[in-house]
Amino acid sequence: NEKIPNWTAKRAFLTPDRTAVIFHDEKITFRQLFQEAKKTAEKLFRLGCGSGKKAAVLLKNRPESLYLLAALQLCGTVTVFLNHRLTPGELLFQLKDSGADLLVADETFREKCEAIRTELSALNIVYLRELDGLEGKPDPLKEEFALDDVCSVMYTSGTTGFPKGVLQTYGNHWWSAVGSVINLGLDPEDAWALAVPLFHISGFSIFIRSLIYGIPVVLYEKFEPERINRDLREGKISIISLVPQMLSALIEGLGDGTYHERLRCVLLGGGPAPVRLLQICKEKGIPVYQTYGLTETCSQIVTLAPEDSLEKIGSAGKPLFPNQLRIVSPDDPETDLASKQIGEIAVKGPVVMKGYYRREESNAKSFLPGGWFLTGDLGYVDEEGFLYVVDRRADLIISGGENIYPAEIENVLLSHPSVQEACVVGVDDEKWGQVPFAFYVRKKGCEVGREELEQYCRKHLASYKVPKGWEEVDRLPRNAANKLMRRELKKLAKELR
Ligand code: S0N
Ligand code: AMP
Ligand code: MG
Ligand code: MG
Ligand code: MG
Repeated sequence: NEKIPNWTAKRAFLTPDRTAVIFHDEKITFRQLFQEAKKTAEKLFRLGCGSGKKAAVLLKNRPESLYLLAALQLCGTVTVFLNHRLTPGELLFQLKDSGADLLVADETFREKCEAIRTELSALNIVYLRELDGLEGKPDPLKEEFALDDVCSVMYTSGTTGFPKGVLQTYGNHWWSAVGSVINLGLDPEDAWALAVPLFHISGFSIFIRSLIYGIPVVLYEKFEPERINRDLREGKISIISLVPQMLSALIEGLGDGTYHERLRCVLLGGGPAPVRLLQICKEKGIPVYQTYGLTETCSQIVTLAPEDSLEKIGSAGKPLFPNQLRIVSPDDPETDLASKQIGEIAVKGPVVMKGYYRREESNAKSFLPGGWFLTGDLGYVDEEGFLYVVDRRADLIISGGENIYPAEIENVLLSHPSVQEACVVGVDDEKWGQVPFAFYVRKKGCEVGREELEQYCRKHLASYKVPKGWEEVDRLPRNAANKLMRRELKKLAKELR
């Protein structure tokens, strides 16, 4: 279990005066970042943080959140990232499953947190602002990271509808940052825009790269297309990570204009990109690099290279230097497929997670001998080894970069007293890429309409998961083996929309 120096401390030692964070008109140096993180770490020690502890976080994209994340690493405490769009019920599941010792939250989420407190009174919940008033406890800071130790946990939903905690190690993050920079290169003048959520690996990985590379994060509290477009036009940003929905919105707001030449990379991932969008960017001279990555691979594992970004439109590229890729037969994962043949994407490398937290069955199913991770996504490689992702993992719906599994929604619908059966499928959507569409069968003698079901879903599910289309049916189509024919319903949903 090899060790490397604490990133925040090392960076503050190497280049203390470089800018670490740009937030509106505020500039924070790496020295300040380290000092703030150290102060915060001492408050966290007072709250019982230390090695072997886990702290869940419910944060906004703000500088204080970055101090906290660096502070947790200085305490040797594992960070459990929570998606703030989730409902208290959804968050409770992840808090219990992860066994978090503490929840640190932005006060914006007070209502959610107080609902959680009622249900889980044993959990210590503190608001970021309350940390200011605490007296610090100067325990020794974690000066080294062991590469095999878990740094962070991020939840990803699955086919059963119950999210799984992805164990991301310090080594995973380190190799992810290294693989990225071998491909994209590093300019001392780089500045990476962080407009995706910090609680996703798309966002957190930008902070880690900033520490390792010594470049600033240009931080956005939320997705503000006008502000981001202005900064892109004025040359404040050299790299930006986006999901396709965000890029579309930016391009729409850009009109006939174009971006500053300082922008050298739009890293586009999180879901399939419409070829039309890629074409438009090519015509406008916007340097889009498609990437394929998962929470389980700590962000990018396959990314287009600078020289291919225009020629290989639609491809996610080749596996980054530390990583490998295979296309295997979905029926027999030990068998490799030839180029141009569509199969399951399997990946290997030091960026692949340690495993799902306490999910032996999923771990056994997801890993092949030799450490190959089965992504569940379908794709093919061309003769030169460029990956084309053709379909997402089983049933997964990706709406604006947020993952939704039909089972999560179906479980909620089935818990409604008037619903006999339910089936949710993804349908294409101009704005979000895909959105959920629900079919349901009423229980005999029960009355229930779509408004009531929609309300019910809103109560139990993050709003991006609430179906955007509804259809009541007499029965769900099943084959002779009584298996639900999702494909039929997918077709029907498409016609109904
Ligand atoms: C697209 C975003 C920005 C939309 O959010 P916005 O505009 O801020 O909405 P709000 O004002 O908060 O809410 C308005 C209403 O819209 C609903 N809503 C919000 N988001 C969605 C959504 N995604 N789908 C459907 N509806 C949505 C709200 O609920 C609200 O509705 P009402 O009024 O009914 O309550 C936002 O969704 C966003 O930030 N998306 C991106 C998330 C993301 O980053 N996903 C990537 C996850 N995957 C990974 O991290 C692995 C890949 C990866 O690492 C990567 C990805 C991209 C680029 C690079 C990398 C890399 O490898 O480095
Ligand atoms: P997440 O669970 O949020 O990490 O999402 C990872 C999933 O996003 C992958 O398993 C894919 O289904 C999808 N995805 C990521 N990148 C791409 C891409 N370039 N093209 C198509 N789908 C992608
Ligand atoms: Mg996932
Ligand atoms: Mg918003
Ligand atoms: Mg996701």
